[in-house]
Amino acid sequence: MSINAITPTKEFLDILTPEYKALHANGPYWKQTSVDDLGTFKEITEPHPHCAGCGVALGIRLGLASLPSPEDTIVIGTPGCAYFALSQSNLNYSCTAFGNQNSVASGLKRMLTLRHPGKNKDVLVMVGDGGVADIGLDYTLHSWFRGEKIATVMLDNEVYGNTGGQESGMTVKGRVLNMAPMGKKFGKIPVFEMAKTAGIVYAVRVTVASPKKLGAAIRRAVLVAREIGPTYVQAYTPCPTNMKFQTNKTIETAKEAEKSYYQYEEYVTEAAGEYLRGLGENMC
Ligand SMILES: Cc1ncc(C[n+]2csc(CCOP(=O)(O)OP(=O)(O)O)c2C)c(N)n1
Ligand SMILES: [Mg+2]
Repeated sequence: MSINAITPTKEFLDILTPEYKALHANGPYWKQTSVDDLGTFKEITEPHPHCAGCGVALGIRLGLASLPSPEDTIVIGTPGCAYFALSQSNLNYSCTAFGNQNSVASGLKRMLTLRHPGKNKDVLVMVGDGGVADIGLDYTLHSWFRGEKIATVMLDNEVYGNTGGQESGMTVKGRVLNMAPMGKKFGKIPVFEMAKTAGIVYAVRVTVASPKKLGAAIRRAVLVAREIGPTYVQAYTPCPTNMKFQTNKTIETAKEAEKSYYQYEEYVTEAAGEYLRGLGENMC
C-alpha cells in the first residue's frame, strides 16, 4: 500500500465534495501523528455525520491520529455509529456484516501476511459494544483463542446507538433507554476480563476523557498485534443522544465513569511488555 492508496478517480473529481477533496489532500498518511497533532490534519471528513457531542466520533478521531502506520493499516468495521466516520476516513476500510468483524479481520490478516512477507500490515477492528459483546461475541472470543494478530477496539457507548437505543450487553444494570423502557436487568458483560482469559496479550480499558491514554492504547495495541498476539482496547465513548445528557458534557460524563466503574487499566503480558519496551514505549 502506498500514500496514494485512497485516490479519487480523475473522472469523478469535479463531482466529489470539497470535504472529501480536503480529506484526501490533508489526510493522515504523510507522517506519523499522535493525538497532540489533532487539528493539523484531517482524520475524517468535516462535518461528520454524527450527533453533536458524539463520544464514538471522538474515540475514532483519537484512534486514527494514533496509528503507527496508517498507510499500511486496514480498519475493519461493522454496522453501528462508528461505521459513518470510518467510511469517511482517508484509510483503507471495510465494513463487514454485523458481528463477524473479527472473522473477516482474521482472514485479511492472514492473507496480508502471505501476500507481503516481512512487511507490517496492520489490521484494526473498530466497532461498537453491540458488535463485540452481543452478536459478535463468539467470533471475537474465538479470534482471541486462536491468537490472531489483530487489534480489536470496542467503542463502548453502552447502547445500540445506531438503531435508536436498544440495550446492549455493555449497558449498565438498570439503565432505561428509548427501547428498553423497563431498564436493563443485568450488568455489563465483563468483556475486559474475558479478554484476559481468552488469550489477549495486551488490553486497555480507558475513556475519551483521557485522550493521550486512549491514543497510546490504540498505538500499542496495533504494535503488539504485529508481533505478539491479539490485543484489545475497550474505550468508553458516551452517547448524549441516548443517555440524554447535554452535548457539551461528553468528557465530563466519561470522567465521572473513570472515577467509578470505568477505571483506566493497562493489562500487559510479559511478552507484550518486553516488546513494547524494546520499541521505547514508556508504559503508562
Ligand atoms: C445481522 C444484523 N443484525 C442487526 C442489524 C441491525 N443493527 C445495525 S447497527 C446495530 C446496533 C449497533 O450497536 P453497537 O454495536 O453498540 O454500535 P453503535 O451504533 O452503538 O455505535 C444493529 C442491531 C444488522 N445490521 N445486522
Ligand atoms: Mg453501542
